[in-house]
Amino acid sequence: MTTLASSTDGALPFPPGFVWGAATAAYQIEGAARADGRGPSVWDTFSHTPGKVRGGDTGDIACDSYHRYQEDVALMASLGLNAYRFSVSWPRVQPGGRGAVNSRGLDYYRALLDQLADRGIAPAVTLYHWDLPQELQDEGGWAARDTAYRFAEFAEITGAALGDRVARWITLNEPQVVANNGYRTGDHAPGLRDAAAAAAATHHLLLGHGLAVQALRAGLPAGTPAGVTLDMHPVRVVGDGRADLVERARLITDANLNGLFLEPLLHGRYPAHAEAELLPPESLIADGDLEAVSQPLDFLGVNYYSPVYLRAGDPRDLRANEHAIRGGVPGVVGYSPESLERTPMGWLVDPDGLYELLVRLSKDAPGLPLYVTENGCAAEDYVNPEGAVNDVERVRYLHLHLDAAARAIRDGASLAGYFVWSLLDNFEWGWGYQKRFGIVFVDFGTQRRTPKSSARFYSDVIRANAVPARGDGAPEPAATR
Ligand code: GCO
Repeated sequence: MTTLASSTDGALPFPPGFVWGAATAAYQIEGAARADGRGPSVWDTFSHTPGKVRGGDTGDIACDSYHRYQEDVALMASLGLNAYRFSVSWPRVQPGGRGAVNSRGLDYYRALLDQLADRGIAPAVTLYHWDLPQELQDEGGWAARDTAYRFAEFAEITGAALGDRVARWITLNEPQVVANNGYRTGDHAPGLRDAAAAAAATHHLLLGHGLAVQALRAGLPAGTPAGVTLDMHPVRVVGDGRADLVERARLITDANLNGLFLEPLLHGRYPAHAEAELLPPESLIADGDLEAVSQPLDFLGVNYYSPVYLRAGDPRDLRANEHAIRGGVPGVVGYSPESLERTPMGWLVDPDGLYELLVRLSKDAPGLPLYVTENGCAAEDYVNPEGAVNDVERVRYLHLHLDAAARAIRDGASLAGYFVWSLLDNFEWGWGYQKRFGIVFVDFGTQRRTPKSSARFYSDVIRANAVPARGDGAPEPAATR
């Protein structure tokens, strides 16, 4: 693995005031699952269900950040972060998902905000990062319209309690993953395999976002930024087989993966090309819903990890590096180009995809500030005999993607900030603790934190507000060639 040259000459600058952060999520780092009145979430139920999470791992302890937040904030300050994205655990604030508020739960977040304020680190709060109170799931969860109203109530409560100390509010994290993995494929909580429930969840998540934005704006100081975070995947076509067919598949896949949530949010409509099974039935869409969903955003959060490639092929007879695609089009398959690096999770390393996404979104939504609210990679990290974690693969991944982000800004993208996923190694959902995404290594047996080489690299970029020249002779991103 070649490491990239790092030099000041040829460094690409970021604009003054650029937001530099790290991201986490409540269930993935807090632990203290039953402390101080916290109620169960669907992820408590799911992770405690045998066979659902690798090795039977749960979020019961995780990084114990509920008790170690002062140490974690000090770590952020030592790295020079000026922002921190974390999520509020809904069942810590409302144990049953409705009604009575658990003040001790709010006290934890107030204390965390105190620490961040003392260090001059701007909080970006995600209201929903997948930990739905179990009692609401018992009544249908996101497949039930009422959950959207319960979410708005939670937003109102949390906004009122924390509002004037939060720099930016994110209503939902990756609703596409919630609907698809939680309700359609079942590999995430609540573990359903019900296409109709998934389509209903799609609409009710979006409705919940809209109602929550209304609740936040009703109670927060005017102008407090509110937005949403979507996982997005540029869809690329390769090869020269059946170009018309593959292009049609590209439109459908782009609608399924990106447009299904982006179009309602930006334009108040569901995408025409999306696979019918993914779309909510008209009967679920009440008058006024899409107006609530599409009220103006103050920013859009983008989680980027890798793109999707398509080519002509036979889904019934997949060849090496081929896989089926959601909403499959006959004669088209998903494809992972052999030429691209992969992370240990098999995710493609393709920084041009980030460049392309940011430039495209800035054209689709002119003037809408964008934040990369997650970008990072799993790596096979370990503490070496000298006590260091030299995660050269992650340094390379971050270098390539920060380079792509800087080039996108240079070419007109409205990127206002970047949050690396993640501050800490943490509970990686179905993978448990096996997959490490942190720039800080966590020994889960002792809870010892060890900043990795990537933490130092990221800290250097923040302090310079510039990314070193790649120095690997790689060509410019595709869109500017
Ligand atoms: C996501 C979630 C994070 C994940 C991260 C790595 O994007 O899936 O927001 O919670 O841990 O992306 O998979």
